[in-house]
Amino acid sequence: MALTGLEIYKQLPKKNCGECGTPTCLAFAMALASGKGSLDACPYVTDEAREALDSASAPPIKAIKFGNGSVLGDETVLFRHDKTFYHPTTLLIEIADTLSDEEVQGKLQEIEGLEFDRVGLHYTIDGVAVIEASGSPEQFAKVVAQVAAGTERSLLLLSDNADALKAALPGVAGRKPLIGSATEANYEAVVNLAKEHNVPVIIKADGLDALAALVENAQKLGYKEFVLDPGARTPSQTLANLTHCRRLAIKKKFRPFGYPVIAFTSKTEPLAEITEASVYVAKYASAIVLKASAKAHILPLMALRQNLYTDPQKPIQVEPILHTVGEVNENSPIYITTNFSLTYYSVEGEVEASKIPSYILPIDTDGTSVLTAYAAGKFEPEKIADILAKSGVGDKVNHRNLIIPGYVAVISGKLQEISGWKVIVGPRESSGIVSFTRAM
Ligand code: B12
Repeated sequence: MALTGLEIYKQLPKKNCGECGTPTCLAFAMALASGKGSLDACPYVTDEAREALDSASAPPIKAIKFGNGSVLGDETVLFRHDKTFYHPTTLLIEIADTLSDEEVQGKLQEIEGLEFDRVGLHYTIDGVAVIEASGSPEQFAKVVAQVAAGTERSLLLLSDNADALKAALPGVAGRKPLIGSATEANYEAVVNLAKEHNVPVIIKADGLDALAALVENAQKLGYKEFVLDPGARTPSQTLANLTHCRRLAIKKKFRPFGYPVIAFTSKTEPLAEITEASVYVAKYASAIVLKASAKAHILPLMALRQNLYTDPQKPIQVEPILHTVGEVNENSPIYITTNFSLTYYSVEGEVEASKIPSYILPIDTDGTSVLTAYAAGKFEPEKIADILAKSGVGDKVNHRNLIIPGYVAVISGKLQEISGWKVIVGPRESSGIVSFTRAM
């Protein structure tokens, strides 16, 4: 919870010197409360006040950055509809250091191939987790180096043996990997190693009480770049831990849990594993380490993640301009739809499949579906006629035929009357477009 101006004011020196650029300490406190100033502007604030204000105004879950643009945490709500979720769960695929060189290479190739386009966005797997299972620091360092050479993606170096981490980290520290795990037995060595190389570190304990105590001890080493692992490896206990951590961090501002949490899947059968990972994407893992790496298994998980991490108030949209599919000509048909990405790309895919070069004109409906837009008065004949005229498509074709979605057949008469174009009512579902064009 953010501090009020008065709470901040209590911590200020109350000299009203104006050296911060604001005439009074109260005005300065109000500016800080509204996020419009920095405490650094006050030359007289005491260290104790700074400490109190810093920790009270810290976000409920710290943002932890690592690797190639991966950001964990920095979430502010329990439920997406309360505001939005900000940083999509980082997905990492594991590679054990017991694999042969060829197996590591094969796995890397598979991981590099995990690229998808969905509703106009391109997305890939975020990172690779190298797991030390060999018991040999040298072997771990060798496989870490091989993986680092074979991928640009973010890296997680995972071993409970501080010596293995010490052997592997220096060679890849420039990639800013996440390392782990600091446990009760090794946390001083592992946290100090992370601190020395300025990389974030996983703090792992068995259960929430032990985790809170270990985080507090680890913080005393003067480092706070932490990711939490509450230790459970069964879906139900992991879900319970993830939910408790998020609730305690956000609702109670319990500082030891003010860090992102990582989850590890326990299932080995790919579909069961993806189902398990889906639960953790929904609640509340900031990162997940997975075994599955086949496209067919990863795609549904990524689609779920994309849906959950889309701001509900800003649906993914396409530019509401005249789009072309294929080499259009003066006979090309014109499809009218909305600028909601899900709607637009459903239509575009089918228009492409019809193999007839076509125009598609998405109307700006604030990114809503056909019927949602119609019900909200955002897909009205007057508006469509106006956008159609302004699009200039009339100059590009030698016909005056428009195809509209079957769900809004009801607007066809009025649209025809206002626009002067012949309005053809298309099928309700985009899947009907190919057979519809064949029958035209
Ligand atoms: Co709503 N909503 N909604 N809604 N919503 C529904 C659309 C529905 C049908 C629910 C119902 O009552 N049964 C009603 C509309 C009733 C009607 O007019 N017949 C409805 C209503 C009433 C509303 C509200 C007005 C409710 C209210 O506040 N009173 C508000 C309006 C919000 C506003 O902007 N003011 C509302 C709000 C919402 C939210 C929660 C915001 C979301 C909106 C998400 C979004 O659009 N970005 C919402 C949803 C999700 C839905 C829901 C469940 C799904 C819509 C959807 O995403 N469909 C529907 C119910 C349902 O349809 N099951 C209700 C998927 C997309 C891809 O479908 O755009 O229709 P689509 O596209 C398909 C076809 O139309 C076709 O291809 C696509 C795939 O087949 N197609 C074609 C598309 N373009 C073209 C073009 C051509 C040429 C052709 C041939 C085909």
